[in-house]
Amino acid sequence: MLTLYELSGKADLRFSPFCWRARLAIGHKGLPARYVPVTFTDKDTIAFSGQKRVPVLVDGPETVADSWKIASHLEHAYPDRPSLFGGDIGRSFTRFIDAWATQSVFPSLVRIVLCDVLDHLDQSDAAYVKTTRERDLGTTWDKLREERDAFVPELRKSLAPARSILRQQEFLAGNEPLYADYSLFGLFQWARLISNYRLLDPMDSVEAWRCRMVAHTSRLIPDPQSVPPNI
Ligand SMILES: N[C@@H](CCC(=O)N[C@@H](CS)C(=O)NCC(=O)O)C(=O)O
Repeated sequence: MLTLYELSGKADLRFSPFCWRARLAIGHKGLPARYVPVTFTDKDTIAFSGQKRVPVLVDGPETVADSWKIASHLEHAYPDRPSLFGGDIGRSFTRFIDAWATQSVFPSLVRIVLCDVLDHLDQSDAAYVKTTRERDLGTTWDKLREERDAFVPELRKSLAPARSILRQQEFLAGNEPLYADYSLFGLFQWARLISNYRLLDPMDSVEAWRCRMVAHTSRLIPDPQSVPPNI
């Protein structure tokens, strides 16, 4: 039995983009897991991992922090289960997609939806997130909210590589989703769980993919905790 320590908000909402990547990787492998909630300010629960961020996976004697390392660990440790990458070459390309999603897509997504996250946190976590994110982003919460619309064109532009591929195939990995899809979708799952903001044009091929991924996710992880709102 695996244990995944993952971020939890008010009403135990599991919204973290990186934890969703790990959740989907575990679901794809079809492995039984225990999902342990950790709040932003509860660093004691994951102190054993020697760092302060989630997701953290415990698999027998192994402790793995970081969503990419977790996916790599699962692929290596469970080669007889469905592959996350489709081989070594696939792993390299997936790593590129993972870096692109995190470095080129996530920053504008953050500017659009992060301002809604405080509604999903208890008081101490909300204060912590507001202070640390205002510091990291070099802005104030009011400005984040005021300026959010201006980041929509940037977000949509950053998705151009996915848009063209998804006009030709159902998923980034081809006919079925693999970790490349989970990596990008984790970010959209975060966005939809914390915000009602409409990010994409309904006719966008990325939006059609996002809807397919929502359906795929609810089949993969039937846990009622992860049943998301209707957007
Ligand atoms: N590179 C890491 C990023 C993990 C990360 O930043 N996790 C956030 C939650 S989404 C976190 O634990 N934040 C704790 C904090 O801000 O103190 C991964 O891919 O897992």
